[in-house]
Amino acid sequence: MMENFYITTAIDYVNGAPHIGHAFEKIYTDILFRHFKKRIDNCFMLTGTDEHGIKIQKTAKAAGITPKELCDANSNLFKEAWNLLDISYSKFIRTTDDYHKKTVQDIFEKLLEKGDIYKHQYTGLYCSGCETFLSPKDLDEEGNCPVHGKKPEEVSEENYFFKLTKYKDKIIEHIKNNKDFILPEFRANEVLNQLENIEDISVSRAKSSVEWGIEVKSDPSQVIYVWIDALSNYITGLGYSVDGNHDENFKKFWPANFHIIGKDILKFHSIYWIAILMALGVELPKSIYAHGWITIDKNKMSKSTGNVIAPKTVMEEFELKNPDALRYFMATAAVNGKDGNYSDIDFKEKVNADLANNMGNLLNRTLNMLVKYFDGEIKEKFISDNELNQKAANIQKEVENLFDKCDIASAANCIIGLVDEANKYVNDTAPWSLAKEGKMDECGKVLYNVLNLMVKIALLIEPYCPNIAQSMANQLKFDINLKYTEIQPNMIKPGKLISKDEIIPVFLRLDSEFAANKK
Ligand code: ME8
Repeated sequence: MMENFYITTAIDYVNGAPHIGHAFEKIYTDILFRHFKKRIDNCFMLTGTDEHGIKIQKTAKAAGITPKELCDANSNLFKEAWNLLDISYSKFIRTTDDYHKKTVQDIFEKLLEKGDIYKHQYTGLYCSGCETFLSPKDLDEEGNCPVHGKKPEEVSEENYFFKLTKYKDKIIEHIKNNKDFILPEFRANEVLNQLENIEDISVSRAKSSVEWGIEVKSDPSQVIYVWIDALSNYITGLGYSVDGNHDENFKKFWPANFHIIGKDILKFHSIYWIAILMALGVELPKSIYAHGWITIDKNKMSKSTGNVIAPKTVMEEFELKNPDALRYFMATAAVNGKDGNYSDIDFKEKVNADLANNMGNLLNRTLNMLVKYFDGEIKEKFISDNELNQKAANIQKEVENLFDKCDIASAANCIIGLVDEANKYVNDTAPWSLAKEGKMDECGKVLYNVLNLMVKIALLIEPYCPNIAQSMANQLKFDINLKYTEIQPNMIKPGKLISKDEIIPVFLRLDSEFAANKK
């Protein structure tokens, strides 16, 4: 078993409020984090906000406030949203934090000293959406940036450049030798193709063009360009120091197990970041996982289309008491690196089917039968080894294997598949008929087997739905913080388990009228 585990999200630009695309990634990462907390003792999750660059400078100017004021306000919106979604991160980093700025300056100086950063007069096409120079090969047929649909600006400047080309062969070799380095695996070829055409990259901008950035220590006429600043957060957040005097967290948690990012920024992570780490002589992360993108009603989310949805809006419109339903939907909406879609109707149908009708209902009716036939008591003779125990053990293994590859949607399907099996088992064995026929021991065994299985289901579903799982644990009287290694075949002990007034539905169906009223 791994001793320590470190997972990161991308850090979001703060020139707007968080939308459900950002939320998707933070939920995705939090589910992985919570799952691994059940397998590994020491786990750390880093998230945060990316606050420098020309876009922030321009937005702040237009709003008549300072860039820092804009960043403070918007960074808080992200924190509030993650709070609402029960994202259990260990640390929130802001690239305007002093410790981060200092280490980024030190990193830059170290690379300058090493000769991996050099000064160069350059004319290039700059996309302020990507905050990057694009090469003509990157543009679409109309000469626009393919991600932002806008013509890049021609910029001529003397900038510092990073010798990316020096590391090309080493990166190719690393990707080819480490199958799990880029996940899902189908993305690795894409990166290998991009590597064919790489050039050295600009890593600073003249202060006369961009003021809002970290100054180059030895040349204050230049600011460090956003990607070196942003990518370094993964190590500055742990207390990395160029002189080797690292904080405990860096010693304990680096290298990262997973960098979770969107497919649009895979190149920056699997090429630029890796080259920077190689140049610094820092160990490489174990895996970079690129997730797909979320569309709204099959359309790309954009301010101009006016279809941007905030996670808070979904919570309010469906009057959700906690974020579990949204977390569960998001986790299953985009399967293993593919794109996914959010619509009110799909959301409601999915969570009603899986969480209310399937899982919640099974627990509720089984507990009610236990109260009706046995006054809520588990008798010793109900407990025996049974086929559901073996099935649960197999599914647990499968879920763990899927999490090792960050495939949380397929893992959720496995867990719900186990609930399906349990529902089928109840329907096939019909404990209500057994009771009617006076076969009380058989009836009690069936109820025990199902409730005992629900303990395991709750532990497996907890990363997705922590509140629902807690409610299941309250009714089944076990500790939801158990580790997966503590799961035994028979988890429920003999004795009184529950009384009628303690039984509560763990998830209420979302009312169909919400979606109908919306449009
Ligand atoms: O790229 N669906 O910030 P960002 C899914 N600051 N994911 C989405 C999405 C959508 N519709 N829209 C955005 C940046 N994302 C940089 C990152 S990391 C060192 C620096 C994801 O605010 C996107 O793919 O544009 C990225 O992983 C994250 O949200 C932040 O995007």
